[in-house]
Amino acid sequence: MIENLCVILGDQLSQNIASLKNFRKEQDKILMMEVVNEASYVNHHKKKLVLVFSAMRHFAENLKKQGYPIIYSKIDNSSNTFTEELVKHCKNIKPKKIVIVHPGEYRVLQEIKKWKKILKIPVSIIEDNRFFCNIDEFQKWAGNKKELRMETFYRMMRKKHHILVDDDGKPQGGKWNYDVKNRKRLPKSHPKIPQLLEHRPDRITNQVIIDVKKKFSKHFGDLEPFWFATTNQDAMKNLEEFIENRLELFGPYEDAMVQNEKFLYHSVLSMYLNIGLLEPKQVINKVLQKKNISIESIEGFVRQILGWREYIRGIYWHEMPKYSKTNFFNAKNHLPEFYWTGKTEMNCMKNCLKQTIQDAYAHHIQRLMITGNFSLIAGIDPKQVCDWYLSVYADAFEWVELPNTHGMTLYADGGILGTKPYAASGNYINKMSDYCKECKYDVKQKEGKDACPFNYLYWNFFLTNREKLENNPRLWTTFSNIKKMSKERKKQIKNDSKKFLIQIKKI
Ligand code: FAD
Ligand code: DLZ
Ligand code: SF4
Repeated sequence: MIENLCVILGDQLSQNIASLKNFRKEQDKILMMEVVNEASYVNHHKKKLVLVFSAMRHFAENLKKQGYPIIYSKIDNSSNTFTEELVKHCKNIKPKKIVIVHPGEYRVLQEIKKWKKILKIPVSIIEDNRFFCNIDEFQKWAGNKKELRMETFYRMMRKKHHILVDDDGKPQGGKWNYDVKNRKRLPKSHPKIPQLLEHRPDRITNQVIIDVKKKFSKHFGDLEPFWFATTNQDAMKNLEEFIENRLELFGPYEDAMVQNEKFLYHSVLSMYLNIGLLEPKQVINKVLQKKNISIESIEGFVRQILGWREYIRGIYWHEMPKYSKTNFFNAKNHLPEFYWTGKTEMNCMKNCLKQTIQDAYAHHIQRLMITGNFSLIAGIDPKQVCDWYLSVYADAFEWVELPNTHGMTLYADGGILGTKPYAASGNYINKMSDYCKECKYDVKQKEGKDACPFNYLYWNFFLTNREKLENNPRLWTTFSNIKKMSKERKKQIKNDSKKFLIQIKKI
């Protein structure tokens, strides 16, 4: 008789996962399940499906080699949901108890909470120890605070974990945050950027590619060429390559965007971190060991993982389930079809969408200030935008996608996460990228059919949402400009925006 059935989910692929800590090979068993519902509850990118299934199969094979008894359900022979598949196996092996690490998504937690009643055995949900900050600790930190700001949380984490702080608790280098130094455009004369480490699919990955082609051919994105790491060892090589070749310039060019340069100096590690092939503590330790890197880059990178990533997760569990339902601006427009096809004449959008289709990747500023900014100022329904982001990126899991999209990008939470909406006109995009020079639209023109759509949509957004935003002190300059605007100009902005929004509905 099996004592504990230890269920490991597709984003829990860490050898250190808490559910394996007290595992006894003689009397316990592991269950891993590829199931249709997880693969299709949104239109996941095909590369993301291959990543998750291949990493799961590699992880299982590795556990088997270490002598762990394991049941593995492959997608071509499995049920629709975790519950159906679990019930099937429990009938056979009759475990006394289910053990599972707290899942990453609220949706899955709700499913797991029903297992006790369905299976009539205890279900132990144990804490996910891979994060720096657990859910209860964040709740305590949030307490009755009026504002939950990332910067305050991040400083607390730096001090608590003694990361980049001196013995007296002061930040190394004298400052907590070097963000202002990290906003450079990539100069034209910049030397060649090191190439990202790509991996050739092995036997397991090739089989998964066949399975995904067979079952999910209608899903979003290009399946091949597939180049992601699918094991801890390969993901580790990507981390090492990043630290060696990219980290030094990560900080200064964090916000830059360049046509046909998909990765620049970004780490491209989120997809490995989010499924457990890499662990945040391991990544930060390795980065801190590297000598002779400027504090701007080290701090900039540490802030993303110790600050943003942990804070975003805390906000998700603090605010769910009500978080996903809010719509502060009452935005109702449909997501334009070109988000799925990439067929638009806005060159910035086309570039970001094209690389999303090809590689299931875009870096933060492309997501926030191009595709995200557009959906904000075009008044697109938050639910449709969130579903899109959850589908198209290899690193997309709701706990991290939702606060970034719904909160940071769309301000649909009314300011829980951000202090103001990240709306920007073409001027910002032109400053930070080289997209505009090859665009059909003219970034310098403010109105009329040739004007950059970001220019009038930007003002249209503030005119439409004036009542909700004009008392925000961070938007004082924006609204003082609006006060100076002539009636004719406002009318023109409204007309140009209306025409454009009608036209994109038809494409
Ligand atoms: P780098 O720029 O190299 O940053 C290093 C690491 O820091 C990342 O790997 C990531 O783990 C972490 N990180 C950086 N910024 C954030 C952030 N804002 N929130 C959480 N972690 C962060 N990230 C996801 O992991 N999954 C998502 O589904 C996701 N959806 C997003 C949706 C929108 C609209 C926006 C604006 C951002 C989203 N992000 C998401 C955050 C961020 O864009 C990605 O983490 C980052 O682009 C991943 O690329 P990278 O590994 O090269 O990151
Ligand atoms: C993303 C994903 C996909 C596509 N498929 C599976 C799967 O078949 N089996 C599985 O265990 N996990 C999968 N995942 C990851 C889960 O959706 C993930 O565990 C939840 O998002 C909970 O965080
Ligand atoms: Fe994008 Fe406007 Fe520049 Fe074209 S002109 S690339 S639409 S910002």
